[in-house]
Amino acid sequence: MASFQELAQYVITGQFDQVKSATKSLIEDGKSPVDIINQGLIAGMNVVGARFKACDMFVPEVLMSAKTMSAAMEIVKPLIADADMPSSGKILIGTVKGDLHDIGKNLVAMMLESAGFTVVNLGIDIDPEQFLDAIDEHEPDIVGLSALLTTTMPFMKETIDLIVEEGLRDKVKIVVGGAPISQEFADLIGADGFAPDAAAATDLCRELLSVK
Ligand code: B1M
Repeated sequence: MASFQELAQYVITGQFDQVKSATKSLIEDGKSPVDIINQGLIAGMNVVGARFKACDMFVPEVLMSAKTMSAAMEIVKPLIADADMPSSGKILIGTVKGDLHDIGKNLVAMMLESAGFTVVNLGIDIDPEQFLDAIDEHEPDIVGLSALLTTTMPFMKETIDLIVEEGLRDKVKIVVGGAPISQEFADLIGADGFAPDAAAATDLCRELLSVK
């Protein structure tokens, strides 16, 4: 039987097969998918982040860790998305222009799905015009913007400005998040809210759409 600590360690060392088998073992053992994510996968990725910052890990290793985490998420995701709940609202989510980080954004999307929202996940490197086209196509209640780089934060403002220019601002709520984002920044660029993590993002979307 695998433990959360072992799972975290497999994420840190980027051991693809071991991450998948440990995830399956924890599921078979009856562990909650949310605990597997928080106590195993995110715990491991947090260590990766700290080591990357301290230059104890480098981009290829971080990428391996990110891939192992995504592989485990693919296993866990159907278990928490299959709640068979009526949709609480539609949320369009994407990582802004120039930004390729998607682990956190996908986690937010997954948590929102598990909370009963319909989620349209646009992916990474989404420019303001693509967000606009997707709003036209999907008519979401909320648009979620994710950015992990200080250099891509300005594209959140550009996206919001374009939504305002095109007269769509009163049709959607806008939520922003990602490691460098703060409530102050969200206020500055005219977002409706900021969430520091996936659980808070779910609460915020519930609050914005008055979902109990
Ligand atoms: Co990048 N990277 N990276 N990276 N990377 C960071 C972000 C960095 C902080 C690392 C560091 O230097 N300490 C740094 C940014 C510095 C800065 O801007 N101030 C950085 C850098 C510099 C870079 C490159 C420029 C490196 C290079 O090439 N020299 C490059 C940029 C590429 C690009 O985007 N154009 C780059 C590349 C990469 C990889 C490709 C190797 C990989 C990404 C793989 C992928 O995502 N598929 C990667 C990774 C993995 C990281 C770190 C280590 C981990 C990010 C992560 O996945 N965290 C990261 C360091 C760190 O954050 N500690 C780092 C786990 C994830 C669960 O957390 O994404 O924060 P997070 O998401 C959270 C919350 O932020 C929030 O909820 C999530 C879940 O709780 N949240 C939202 C996120 N989006 C939200 C949206 C919401 C609400 C909440 O509403 C819509």
